Amino acid sequence: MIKFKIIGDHRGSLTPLEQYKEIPFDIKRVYYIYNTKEGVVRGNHSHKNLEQLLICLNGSCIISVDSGTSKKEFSLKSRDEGLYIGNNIWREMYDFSSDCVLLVLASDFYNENEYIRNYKDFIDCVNSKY
Ligand code: T46
Repeated sequence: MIKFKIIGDHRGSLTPLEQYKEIPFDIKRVYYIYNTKEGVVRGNHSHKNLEQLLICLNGSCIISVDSGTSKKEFSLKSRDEGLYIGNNIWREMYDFSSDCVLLVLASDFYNENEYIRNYKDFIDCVNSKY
C-alpha cells in the first residue's frame, strides 16, 4: 500500500499524485471501474509486464493478490492510499459497494496479449521464472 498526502484547508481536501513520487512508474493509461453489480468478481488474471496502482476514490472493494506462492487480501476504502500491483501477480476484485469508484493508473497502454487469464498458465509462468 502506498500512502498519499492529504492537503486540507477550510475548503476541503486535495491529494496530489506525481510520477516517480507517489507513482513508481510512467503513467501511460488511466481507467476507472464503477457501477459494479452486487456479487461480481472482476480481475481473475495477471499481467506479464504491466504495473498498476489501484485507488478507491469512493465506496469500497476488496482486492486479492496472489504471487503463486502466497495470497493476501487488501480492503480499499480510502482516497489517501493506493495498492501497487507489479507484474506476474494474479488479482481478483470483489465485494464492491454499489458506490465504489476504483481508479487505476497503469504503466502501459491496453494490450490483451499481455494478460494471462488462465490460472494454470499463470502458475506455469511463475514457475518458469525460478
Ligand atoms: C486489471 C484490473 C485491476 C479496454 O478496452 N481497455 C482497457 O484499458 C481495459 C482495462 C479494459 N478494456 C476492455 C477489455 C475487456 O473487453 O474492457 C473490458 C473489461 O476488461 P477486464 O475484463 O479485463 O476488466 P477487469 O475489471 O477484470 O480488469 C481490469 C483490467 O483489465 C486489469 O488490467 O488489472 O482491472
